[in-house]
Amino acid sequence: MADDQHREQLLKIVVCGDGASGKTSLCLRFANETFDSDYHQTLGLDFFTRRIILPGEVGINLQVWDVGGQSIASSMIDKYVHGADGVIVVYDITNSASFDDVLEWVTTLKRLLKGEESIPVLALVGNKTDLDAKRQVKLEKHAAFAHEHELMSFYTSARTGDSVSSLFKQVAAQVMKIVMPKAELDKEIVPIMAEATMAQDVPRRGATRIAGQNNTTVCCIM
Ligand SMILES: Nc1nc2c(ncn2[C@@H]2O[C@H](COP(=O)(O)OP(=O)(O)O)[C@@H](O)[C@H]2O)c(=O)[nH]1
Ligand SMILES: [Mg+2]
Repeated sequence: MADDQHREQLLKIVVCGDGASGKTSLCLRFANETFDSDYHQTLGLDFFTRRIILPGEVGINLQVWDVGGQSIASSMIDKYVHGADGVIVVYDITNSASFDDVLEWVTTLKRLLKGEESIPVLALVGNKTDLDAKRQVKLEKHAAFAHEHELMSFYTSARTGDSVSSLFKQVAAQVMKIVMPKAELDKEIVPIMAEATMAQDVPRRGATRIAGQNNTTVCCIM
């Protein structure tokens, strides 16, 4: 028991990127297994936690900070990323402008993180893969950008849940320098569904405890 407690880690993961790219949806999918097709702009910061287990029975409490899209221009962004173990930059594959802004996000992040004691793991996420028919950002562009800026690279759909927990687990594993076996990643592949969730499943913003999910909390800091 004492040994288990000793091994439990708290990691801070910051999710940023343009407004409407799907940051909040990824957090809600990861923390609560829910999806809301309506758009509610995140003002300030939302905050989620979920406990995950990595290979080797390593328990991790992931504290996920969902940064409002407007925050790149905010004086708070340096405080949000301070002490982060991982930073995820999200864009919408159906919106090339959101990919163009990834450069600004990554440049800003690298400048802010220069003074940090340890540089967090950085990840690039192309979200909304369920809308592949409307894709505007080529796979090659994404791959080249991730390679050039030394970012981990992912594709997700918050709507179907595809690769969402795999994203957070792989970022956490990279922070912890734990190798994720392929079998572990394959578990995360979720078949595409027409309707992912019902509206009443979606928690309202604000300090909320989700019934029946003891390992998850959601709160909002304005
Ligand atoms: N089809 C589809 N829609 C998504 C996905 N992720 C988010 N959305 C929708 O995109 C809009 C913006 O999502 P949101 O998470 O609020 O974006 P944020 O501003 O980056 O936090 C909402 O209408 C979501 O329902 C996805 O993976 N697929
Ligand atoms: Mg949001």
